[in-house]
Amino acid sequence: GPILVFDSGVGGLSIVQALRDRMPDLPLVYACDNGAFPYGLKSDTWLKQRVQTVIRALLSQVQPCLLVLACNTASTVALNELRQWCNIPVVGVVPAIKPAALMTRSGHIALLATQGTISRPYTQQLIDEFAADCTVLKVGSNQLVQLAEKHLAGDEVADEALLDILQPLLAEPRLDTLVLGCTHFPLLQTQLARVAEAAGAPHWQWIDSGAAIARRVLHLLQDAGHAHPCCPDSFQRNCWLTAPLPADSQLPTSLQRFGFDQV
Ligand code: DGN
Repeated sequence: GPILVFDSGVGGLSIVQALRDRMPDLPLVYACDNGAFPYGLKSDTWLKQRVQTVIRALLSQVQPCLLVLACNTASTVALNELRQWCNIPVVGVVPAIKPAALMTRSGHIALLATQGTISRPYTQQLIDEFAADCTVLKVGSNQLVQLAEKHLAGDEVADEALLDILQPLLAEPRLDTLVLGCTHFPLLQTQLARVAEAAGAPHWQWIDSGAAIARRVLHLLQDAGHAHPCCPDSFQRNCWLTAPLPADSQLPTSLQRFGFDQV
């Protein structure tokens, strides 16, 4: 079966892009939980249940060989349980705290993620384990998720809106490394970096989890091998599912071009 990449919305497409960069021919199915989007403000208990329900349905529909949970908000709450019952390998996407701690020179890092990811014990464990020597400024923004969705739908995102979101980071002059801890955010990285640069922070290093996830998936596939993609053409209410992505597809600029079907 194909690789199943899942997120609440279009954010996981940043992970799809990283996978494609490394493995252009990989059979992929992208699914997002349009019905419950956004995940960022949902309670832990609710999210665990929801992810379980949706992933169970997707597994029987898509029959993937591997699942990428391309959502930090869901991974930081549901990953451990998911791995207990799921009978295929699960690659979770969590904030890239470890590489950031290795790259920073000033020792001042920022984590930009959803409110949910920011407040999770899982995220604090990552910080304690890998960035104990660093000062980590945690900034939660659910608005940035909405703006990334808007961007991918083809709408313009105002620089001022991004500047507002970056304001608490710009207020910390020692900051040199920024972790994009939500899969939606790399979709706006070019514009974010331009806004940050204009506001006096041209030196920030921007880090996301995409490349590391692609490495991990490649590693897992090298052992397993994988067969032909299936071609699901419908899915349960509340979910969007793409047809298997053609090998040459680039990150889309609009959902229409991407060929989503709502059922
Ligand atoms: N893309 C999700 C993440 O990486 O956390 C969050 C999207 C959302 O539902 N808020």
